[in-house]
Amino acid sequence: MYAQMVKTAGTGVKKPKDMTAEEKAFQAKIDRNEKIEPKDWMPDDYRATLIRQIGQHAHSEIVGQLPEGNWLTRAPTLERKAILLAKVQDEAGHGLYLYSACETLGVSRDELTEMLLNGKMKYSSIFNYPTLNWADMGAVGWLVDGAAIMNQVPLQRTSYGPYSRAMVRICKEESFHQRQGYAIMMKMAAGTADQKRMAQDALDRLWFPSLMMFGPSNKESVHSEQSMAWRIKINTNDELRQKFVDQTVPQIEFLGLTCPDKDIKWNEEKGGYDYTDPDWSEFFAVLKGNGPCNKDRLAARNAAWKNGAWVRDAMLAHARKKAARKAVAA
Ligand code: FAQ
Repeated sequence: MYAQMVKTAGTGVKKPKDMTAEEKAFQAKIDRNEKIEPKDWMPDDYRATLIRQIGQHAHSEIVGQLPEGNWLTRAPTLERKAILLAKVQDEAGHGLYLYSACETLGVSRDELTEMLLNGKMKYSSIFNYPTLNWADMGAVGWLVDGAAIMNQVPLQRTSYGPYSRAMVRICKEESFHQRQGYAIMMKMAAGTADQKRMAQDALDRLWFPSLMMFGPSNKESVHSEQSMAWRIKINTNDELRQKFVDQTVPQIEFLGLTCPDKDIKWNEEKGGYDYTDPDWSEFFAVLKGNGPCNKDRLAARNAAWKNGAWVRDAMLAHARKKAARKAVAA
């Protein structure tokens, strides 16, 4: 599962002297901060990198519904249930905008779905971890959506027009998700001793997996250099991880909880926290399909696809009938 269908890494960034005239003009457009639109000429690897990244991003939104969907029937109040339901539905919407953005690059949603279901395409590592108690709904919103926003706000300025425009709406909705998560954490952390213990437990389990969401360290990141030259990515993985840590540690303190990283320490000189990296061997094991929930997540998506076949068939039959009626009328 680690190696994927689109291989764009390892060739290094082309120097201007090695570029064709078309490639030079394309790079100049990126450097002027102009958007690339679907019908514009683009290098094959630019297209392939976008399909890989946007496709993975879309799959993450879809698979990402599962850990929270698990708690919809067990939300403690009607209000919490309504909020969680709205959030999970938003994630489905994000998946759909992103599949649409990806389709503008010449790949169909069916092809993308097939590659998710047969394990050829990835989705974010974080969704291979279980959600074990209600406080996890707080920690997912606060940390997972918080990390997602940190990564996605700069992506509003990504070079590919349809991706950047999808990000604008997605970021607005992710802000609501992050706040509802933090609101749950505030309630739990200020509640009974048991509730506070649940909040700490959720933070302890999700802290390092949340740091993994930003991808491997810069020296292990195979795509960053080229993706940044093309402004597909605006920041390195480590830059965003650092910003996330700097934003989140004061929030942990405000909650009265303890950061699971015992060595976390403010570094005056760098103006940020020194923190412990996640266990990268665990990260790569999750990417290879060996995380705690990889098999369950793929099984759930495959079952949904199989059980939804009759809906797709019915919609296609309806569309065929409608087209036939229209043809007769014409
Ligand atoms: N999980 O060279 P790099 C959300 C892979 S937000 C799995 O650094 P790149 C909201 C990477 O694909 C989550 N795989 O790669 C939500 C590559 O493998 P490949 C989704 C990962 O692309 C909240 C290899 O490692 N957000 O879902 C991960 O330059 C709550 C080498 O890595 C996005 O997708 C990972 N964490 O940088 C929904 C944001 N990290 O493809 C529901 C857009 C790396 O060669 C509930 N994506 N890999 O086989 C990005 O910004 C980038 O793709 C990165 C990775 C930063 C994730």
